[in-house]
Amino acid sequence: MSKTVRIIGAPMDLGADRRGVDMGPSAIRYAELADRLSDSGVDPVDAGDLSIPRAEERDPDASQPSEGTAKFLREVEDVCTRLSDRVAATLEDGEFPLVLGGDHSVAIGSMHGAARAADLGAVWFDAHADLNTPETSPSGNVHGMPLAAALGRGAFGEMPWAHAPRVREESIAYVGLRSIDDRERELLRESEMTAYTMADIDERGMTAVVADALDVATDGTDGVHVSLDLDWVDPRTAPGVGTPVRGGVTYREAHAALETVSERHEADDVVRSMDVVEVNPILDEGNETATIAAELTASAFGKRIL
Ligand code: HAR
Ligand code: MN
Ligand code: MN
Ligand code: MN
Repeated sequence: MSKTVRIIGAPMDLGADRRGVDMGPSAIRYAELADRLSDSGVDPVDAGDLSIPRAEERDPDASQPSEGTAKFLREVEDVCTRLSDRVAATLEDGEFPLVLGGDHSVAIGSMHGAARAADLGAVWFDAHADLNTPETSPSGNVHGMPLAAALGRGAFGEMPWAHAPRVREESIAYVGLRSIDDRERELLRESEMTAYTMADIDERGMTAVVADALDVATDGTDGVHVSLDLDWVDPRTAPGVGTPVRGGVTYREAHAALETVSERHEADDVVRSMDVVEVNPILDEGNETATIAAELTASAFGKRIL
């Protein structure tokens, strides 16, 4: 029997400044995600979208930074609490939760849900470190904070909805970093996380780096969360993202990375949950970024050339 992948749309745009990522789940579905997953040999079931409050419905004053500097933190809490429940229920039903963002703040909910019944590692494919806390964030945007939230750093330590129950920093590996705030750099250096930058990929090649990242995330854990932020890919290839950073991974490197994940998963059944985030159709060209998101997800679930 093939594995059932439950697609959960989380069209959240409250964690980022640029509007438009709320259309990400629709664009990725339009790019034939379900058919591509079926072709990869899994059974997709679409659970629809979580309802997300609209920024326009809010009292304008309330959009100002609150709780330190984390914009829309109460709304993010509401959405991520519901998402965590959905992810946990999906796993209890023996299915695989695939969360479509939305901005990267949705990963707070997916990791929280996936870490309820398992010690969870993570492989974080991203240009950014997403390690700010409300105290350190230069922007107040929660999409720059999801890993700090899951780890319960700073003010997140007092937020049980954010702090994932069973995630340790030594089980987290980044792949493809190239834009890190000064405070994040200090935090990263002091932390026990493993960070592979674009320079590591240049030197060692993508498949070797991802194999090491998977070793980090599987060592002493029960499973791995894969978080795929599309700004990880070079913006010439994937222009439809809110915070593009030049010098990203190529189309081929991106596929090699997700194929490496799927090969490890086929051998050891290690991947527990995944999110695909930050696709912004307003900034995209011909739905290209959403298409790449769907293709990479298919690679992660076993799509092969031969
Ligand atoms: N580090 C910056 C901040 O905290 C930028 C965050 C970036 N956006 C993302 N995250 N897409 O991966 O505001
Ligand atoms: Mn991110
Ligand atoms: Mn990013
Ligand atoms: Mn913790």
